[in-house]
Amino acid sequence: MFQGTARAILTAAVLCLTTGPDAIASGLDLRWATLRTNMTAPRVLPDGRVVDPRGPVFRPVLDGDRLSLEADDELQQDPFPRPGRLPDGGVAMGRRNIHAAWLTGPTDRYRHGALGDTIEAGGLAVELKNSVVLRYDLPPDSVFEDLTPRLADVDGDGSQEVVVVRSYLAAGAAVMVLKAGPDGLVPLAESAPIGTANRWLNPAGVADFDGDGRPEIAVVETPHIGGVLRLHRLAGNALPVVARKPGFSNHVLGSRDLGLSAVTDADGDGRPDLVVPDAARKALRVVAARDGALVQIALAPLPRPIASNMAAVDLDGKGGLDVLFALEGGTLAALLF
Ligand SMILES: [Ca+2]
Ligand SMILES: [Ca+2]
Ligand SMILES: [Ca+2]
Ligand SMILES: [Ca+2]
Repeated sequence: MFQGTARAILTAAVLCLTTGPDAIASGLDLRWATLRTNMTAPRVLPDGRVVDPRGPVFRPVLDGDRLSLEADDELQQDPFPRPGRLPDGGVAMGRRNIHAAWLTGPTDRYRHGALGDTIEAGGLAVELKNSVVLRYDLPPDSVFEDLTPRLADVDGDGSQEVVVVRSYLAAGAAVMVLKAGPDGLVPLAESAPIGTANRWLNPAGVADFDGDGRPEIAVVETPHIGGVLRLHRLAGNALPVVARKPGFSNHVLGSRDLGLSAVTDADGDGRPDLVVPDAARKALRVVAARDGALVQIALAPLPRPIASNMAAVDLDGKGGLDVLFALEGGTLAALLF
């Protein structure tokens, strides 16, 4: 719970780190573990594995407050080849109604180039549990300016929908939800676009952040030019903004890492919270939805900017999802909950 700044302490050991994270500025008693590596730019996978760009794969191990890496199996070259896939796009794997989802139809009709190249996706495909593949193609006015679709139960019916970023050539990005059903893969809801071409947004998580029983979609609007964290909630076929807070960034312009955010119950109150970098990506802001507003419940300054995706995994075995990521320069850091 929020206890004011006095209880903010740094308890974790700092292993082989010359410039450890500063003491935590506010709110929760945040615990850290860090590990300096000899990797220049380690990648962090959603399951917490750490990939050296030179090839080796590691599994993070936490022993007390000591973070270390153990060798793990090498990655398969492309475990999910799918025809027509966006070349640099990923495959989202589901465990409910949808087995897999991926972006299709590479196109250069939107020349924004925020995600590593000017090739975006014109379509989306999902493979259902029964192996049926459904497809949805956008009209020429827009693209999916995204790399890997997200699977989440947005309407609360127990089955998963697909959450993607749709960008209009003339009006910029919107968040879009599609549903797989008897009529195929069809749009369920969409937010208003930002309103200006070449303005993008990056989803940060889907969960019932405010505990009202309905899921919210968190996004950072314009993460490169002063990002605003927004919560959207389904209302019919619309996705209105129900809360917003400025001062965030979960993407580096030109990077293919879109996962610089995590969802975990940081304060242990049973409701999921968001961990999102600040606008300079030199601190992590822990944010909860309370009384209809987004509230910062902790701030975790970083010695260097965050430089990788975040993984939300329970490293310390205490039940809460810990947040693992890399800093510029190759240091790994884990924020423990
Ligand atoms: Ca659903
Ligand atoms: Ca909710
Ligand atoms: Ca919480
Ligand atoms: Ca934990």
